[in-house]
Amino acid sequence: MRNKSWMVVVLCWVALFFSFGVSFGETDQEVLVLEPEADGVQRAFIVLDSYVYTPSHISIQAGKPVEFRLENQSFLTPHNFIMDHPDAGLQQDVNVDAGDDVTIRFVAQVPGTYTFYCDKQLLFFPSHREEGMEGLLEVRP
Ligand SMILES: [Cu+2]
Repeated sequence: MRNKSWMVVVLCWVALFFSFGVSFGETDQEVLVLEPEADGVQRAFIVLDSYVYTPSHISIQAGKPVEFRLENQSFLTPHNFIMDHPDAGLQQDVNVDAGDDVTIRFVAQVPGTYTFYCDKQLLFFPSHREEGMEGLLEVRP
């Protein structure tokens, strides 16, 4: 009897660990790896919704032009796309109203991993970034 309850405790911990692992796995989006197209431009289509960018993890090559088409698929909520890494040539602050799409163009100069995020906030509610609306831009050498 004593052995059995010990087993139950272990199994519960295993189950708990496993369920956490699975839920983390589901929220981690795959990396979208961009390569230059025939005209040399690296392009991505990014959906902005409450409160996520899809894809939220994008890999690009340094020194080559990038074009992101940002589409806000929210019904009412405005979103934006902010990158604040001027030393790397990554400085964007673009508003995308509900239902709108906006195209941004830039060239990343310095390899590394950079964040982008939405800082919209309604009244006293948490900002969209605090709700998880951020992503990673990986710049390959
Ligand atoms: Cu937002």
